Amino acid sequence: MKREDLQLYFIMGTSNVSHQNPLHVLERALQAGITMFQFREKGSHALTGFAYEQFARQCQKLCQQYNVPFIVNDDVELALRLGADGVHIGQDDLHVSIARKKIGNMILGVSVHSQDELETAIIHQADYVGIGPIFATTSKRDAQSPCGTNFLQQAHNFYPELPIVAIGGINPTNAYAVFQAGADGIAVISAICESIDIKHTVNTLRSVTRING
Ligand code: 3NM
Repeated sequence: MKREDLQLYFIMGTSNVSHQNPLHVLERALQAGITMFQFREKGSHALTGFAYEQFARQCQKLCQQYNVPFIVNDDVELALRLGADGVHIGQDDLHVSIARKKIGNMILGVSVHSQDELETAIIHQADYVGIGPIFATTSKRDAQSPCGTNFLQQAHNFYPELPIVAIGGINPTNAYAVFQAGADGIAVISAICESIDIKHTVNTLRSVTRING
């Protein structure tokens, strides 16, 4: 995985998009310059069965057209069936050591909230870690309380070689603080899904990246 791939990491499932076709949202985000995509189909109205897999394949195809890594949230079996570029797991999903065994060399991302979780992720060769929620978020029902940038900064200082993506309530106004704290990139749902001008939003978020790059 290239560290720069984390710069603007877009996460989406059908429940994150209300009045538009999610595939159109993804395509606009890809055209505008997102650098990584995570398929995260969650929530009470989430697609299941054939529709779930078909939607995942459609997202993957778009990502391939734009040469952007396609990462699957949680579902290792789906990632393996599709030949995804990687998998992202949280602390409530399967253990990082098992995930690494199952997916071989695919990209492995792990959400961490403490020094212990961070070290476990590193020991089992996570390619990157996600740290959040930095700010308050409405996109994850079971999210922990916002943690600010302290842990992110600490993780970056302890492990400068470890690629880190920050997540949770990040938008064009607060993204700068996150990069300043040491993140390689930002992962966003609502900043893009709720944008009325995706191209402009993506450009603005990318310009914050460039200031720091
Ligand atoms: N994971 P938004 S916060 C998917 O803290 C997710 O691990 C989080 O969405 C974590 O950009 C989050 O809309 C939601 O705040 C991020």
